[in-house]
Amino acid sequence: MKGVLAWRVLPVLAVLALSAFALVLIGRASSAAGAPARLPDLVQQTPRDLEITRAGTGPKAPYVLGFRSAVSNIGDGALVIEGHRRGPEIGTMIADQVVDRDGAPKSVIPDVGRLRYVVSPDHRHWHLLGFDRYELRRAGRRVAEIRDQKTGFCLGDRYVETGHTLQSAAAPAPVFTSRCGLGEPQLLGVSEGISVGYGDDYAANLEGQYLRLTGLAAGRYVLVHRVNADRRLHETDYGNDAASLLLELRWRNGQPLVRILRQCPGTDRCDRPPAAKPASAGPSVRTVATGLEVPWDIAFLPDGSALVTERPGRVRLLGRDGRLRRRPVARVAVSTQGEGGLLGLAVDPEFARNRFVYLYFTTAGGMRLERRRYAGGRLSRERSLVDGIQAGSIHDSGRIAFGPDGRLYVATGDAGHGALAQRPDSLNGKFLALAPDQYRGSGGAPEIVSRGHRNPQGFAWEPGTGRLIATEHGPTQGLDGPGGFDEINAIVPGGNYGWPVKFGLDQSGFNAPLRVYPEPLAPSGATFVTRPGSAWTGSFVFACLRGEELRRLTFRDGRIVADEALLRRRFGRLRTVVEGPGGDLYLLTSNRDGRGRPTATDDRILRVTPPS
Ligand SMILES: [Ca+2]
Repeated sequence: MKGVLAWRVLPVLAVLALSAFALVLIGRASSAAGAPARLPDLVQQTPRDLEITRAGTGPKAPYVLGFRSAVSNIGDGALVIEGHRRGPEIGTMIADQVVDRDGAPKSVIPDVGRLRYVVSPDHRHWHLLGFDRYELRRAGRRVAEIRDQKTGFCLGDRYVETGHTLQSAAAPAPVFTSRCGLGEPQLLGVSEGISVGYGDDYAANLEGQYLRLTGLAAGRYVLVHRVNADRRLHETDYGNDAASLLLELRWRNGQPLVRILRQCPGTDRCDRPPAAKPASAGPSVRTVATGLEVPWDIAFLPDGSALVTERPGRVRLLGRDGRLRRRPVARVAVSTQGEGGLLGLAVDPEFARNRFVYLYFTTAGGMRLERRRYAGGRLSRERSLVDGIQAGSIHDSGRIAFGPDGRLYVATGDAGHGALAQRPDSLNGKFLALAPDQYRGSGGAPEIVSRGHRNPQGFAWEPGTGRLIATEHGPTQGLDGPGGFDEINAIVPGGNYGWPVKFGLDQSGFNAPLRVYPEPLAPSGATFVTRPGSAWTGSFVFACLRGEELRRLTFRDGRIVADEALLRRRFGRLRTVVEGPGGDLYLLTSNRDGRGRPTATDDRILRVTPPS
């Protein structure tokens, strides 16, 4: 949401382009079966990105209020619409809804609406008419003052839904990346829809995506968006099909000014006084320590204190009293160009006996995995364990952690040379594992667990299943790809995760990601929440640098069924999240890494208590 209290006047009507999408046809189904139907659940997002513009040029051009409209599918099955008509002389297609049924052929709900070929300056494809409707009514009244001019939507999977828990255990995969018969008015049939876990949005002022303000009196109004207003589309829940904003409209020197007073997801009655606030279901966050410099990893010792790496080459001690000691327990000679420096840290599972700690860092000669010994308040060097991992100014990856199998896992990046990730004779772009007699002994060549990785920076094992789940940075625009396409992967021995041959949504021929984020989040450190009794127990959480948020994924039957963004833009860039001995999560900020906007107290260690 752009500045809730900001008054905005924009003089020019922007012409906006639609993103591209491809057509997927689904075989027509015939039988209606008794098996349970997997229905979609459409949820109307609250109107956002308000813009006041003028529809046209000249002094008489009316003012209009543009807004982004978005609808997600959080249901049990995809929304699938199939249109058909007998001949090109018939102007509209009849829209049927195709429904998946467990263990039975798909079934068709006939005539849930109409499709029409829409031609406008920014649109030329088949719209599901009236899919989403907009109105502006005066606060306290029931009748709309102004209604939209929009024909409908070309349904598609345009964004990943993140704000709601999905009902489906099915793997969310974007199927409807179609163009809805773009440039094909002669079609006799077309298929479009919205997959589970995805949403469809139209930008402000795109084809009919606005309401006329000129002629309206000053005062309070409710802007209402409704999906499936006539309820002809079958879904599991109609109660979340409307959302609204309470607005105040003023006129100054003939120009309209609009201010958002309230946002109301889930209701069209934003003019009603808000109900008493329910007890907060969010996490509580406390600052544990301030004034760090690019902290990268944190690991707890058996006595409840913790060691923290700072990328320029220091290891700090966070005492069990929660106080960060000023004097480092070690200074590490690192090469700190670009993304390199002192990175991962892991504490030996038998630390109480051997006091071993492992560090991973960049040197002029390459990446080094080093064993150290923590005694007398000092972390002294023992030996280097692995040779031959190339370092770069980018993509040094760098997380290390002990697996449930007792091995020490190391995630390595491609060091800026994508081809290394596929080469079996290179240790770059890999997940590596060292056996106990290697990391407690004299090291040696690690086993290559998987390859085809670009820059994986976080991983953890799922309690119960032992699955290794990892985050990975997708390409950078202008460097090695289009930008975005960060991944969540389930790492299996012998797996090949595609980089640099394939990335993004289609990774056929390789181990496909569990999830791809088209917009760049820059995911880094991750953990599972293992402490029982919290609302997050069992979730996979990971820190996002560019996304400036903590993400929480819920798995069911091995698949991601919910994806929640937390703490968004509250603390800036987040490097990692680690579960502490008491079950709280410890987060490290990374606002002094040259890419953030540090505050006076950055960088920080935050302690997050998951909601109960
Ligand atoms: Ca719904």
